[in-house]
Amino acid sequence: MTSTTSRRVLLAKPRGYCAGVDRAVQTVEIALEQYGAPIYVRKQIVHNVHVVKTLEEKGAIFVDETEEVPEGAIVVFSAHGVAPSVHQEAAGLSLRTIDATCPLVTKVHKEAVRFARDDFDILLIGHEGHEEVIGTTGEAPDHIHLVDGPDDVANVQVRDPDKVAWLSQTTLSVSETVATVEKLRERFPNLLDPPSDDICYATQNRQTAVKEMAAGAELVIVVGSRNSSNSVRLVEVAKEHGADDAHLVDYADEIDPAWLAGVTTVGVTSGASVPDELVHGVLAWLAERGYGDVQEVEPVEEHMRFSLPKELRRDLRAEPGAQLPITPVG
Ligand code: 2E7
Ligand code: F3S
Repeated sequence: MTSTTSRRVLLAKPRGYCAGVDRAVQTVEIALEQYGAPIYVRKQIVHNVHVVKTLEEKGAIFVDETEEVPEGAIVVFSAHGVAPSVHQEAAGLSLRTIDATCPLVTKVHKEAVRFARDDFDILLIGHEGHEEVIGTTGEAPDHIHLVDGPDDVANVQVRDPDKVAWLSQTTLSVSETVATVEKLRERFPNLLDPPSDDICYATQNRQTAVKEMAAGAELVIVVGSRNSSNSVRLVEVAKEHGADDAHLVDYADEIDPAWLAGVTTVGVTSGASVPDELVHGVLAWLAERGYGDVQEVEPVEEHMRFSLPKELRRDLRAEPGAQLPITPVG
């Protein structure tokens, strides 16, 4: 039996919204205010069921394909990015587009275009079927080969083993990606690195924080949705770095009280697409069960912000006396 007085929560920081998610969610909210409902959004704006549900209640309509959007309507492209063919399709349907692709994904797209222009085979490390991977691959489909983790390295076929570069999805496990690159370099010693890290600052910081927290926690609860790549990675990293048990939940009511058996310290964190109110719901649920002592673990500070998409900034600026809601620094 765990004594009530020793029960505590370690709360990871940074957690939750990254700058790209903040920008993408604000984009839909401001578009709804500026142009009125409905605003169409291609795919989930970010991979979080609560965010999608909340925006639907405000008048956003989520569609899977651009062709589902009525001619002339406004469509927002999600934070995960789209292939150039999606922009072309939207133009063909005379849609008004607002591109909420995270600037750090756009950076990877540009790297792909540059390596393809120099006729490199590009090994894109990422998860098959993920929207970000589909979008990046669409920039250079004839040059990009997907490498889905270290075990997939043996399957890679390239034209010239001396003219190969690697790129990655932004939300991968840092340690697994290092392992994949090491294996790729064994096969291709002249493998070129990306000009800068593709795994983004937010993914890296959330993994750093969960590692430090998991070392002192028997159970880790990660708030996030099943299809959220970066959230799923946080569960894996927690298990690899000391937590006996780790689970992903969308809401506090998904926590099984049996997980707490014999647990003194619970670690809590959330993925980059998760509003902090959902974490507060988990903290309240834990407090009701004697885990009311909350200590933050903050191994790294985060201050990144991005400006809104240019299409939206242009229209907001055109309004007399309009105030841009976030400082454009990105
Ligand atoms: C965009 C990008 O929406 P998410 O859960 O997405 P992932 O990629 O982790 O499934 O998190 C925010 C986000 C992360 N990466 C948005 Cl490219
Ligand atoms: Fe962008 Fe990284 Fe967030 S790629 S959307 S800053 S998780």
